[in-house]
Amino acid sequence: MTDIATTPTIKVETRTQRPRLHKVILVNDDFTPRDFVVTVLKAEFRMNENQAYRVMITAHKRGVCVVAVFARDVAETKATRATEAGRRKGFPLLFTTEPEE
Ligand code: TYC
Repeated sequence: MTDIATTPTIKVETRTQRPRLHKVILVNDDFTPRDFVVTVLKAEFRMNENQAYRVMITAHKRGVCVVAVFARDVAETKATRATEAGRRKGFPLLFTTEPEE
């Protein structure tokens, strides 16, 4: 019988997961004026008039519209700030966030 000395080899693989991006979602309501929604989108999400109008009208027609995607903390901060801009004027304007698949 031949003795074969084997050294166990352990292979450690490290996979770094990229943090998931989060969507900011604009939710339609019946009270916030269209112009005000456009103004908030331009101010908070650095959109031009055309981009902001398209997002607003999509939410108006379909109920919701994805505004943009960001790292989680950025998405949450922007959604909160944009929602508060509506609250300050007494509007129920709502921006939410959700992780991308
Ligand atoms: N539906 C609103 C109106 O007719 C406009 C509006 C659009 C409000 C999108 C919110 O997320 C919204 N005045």
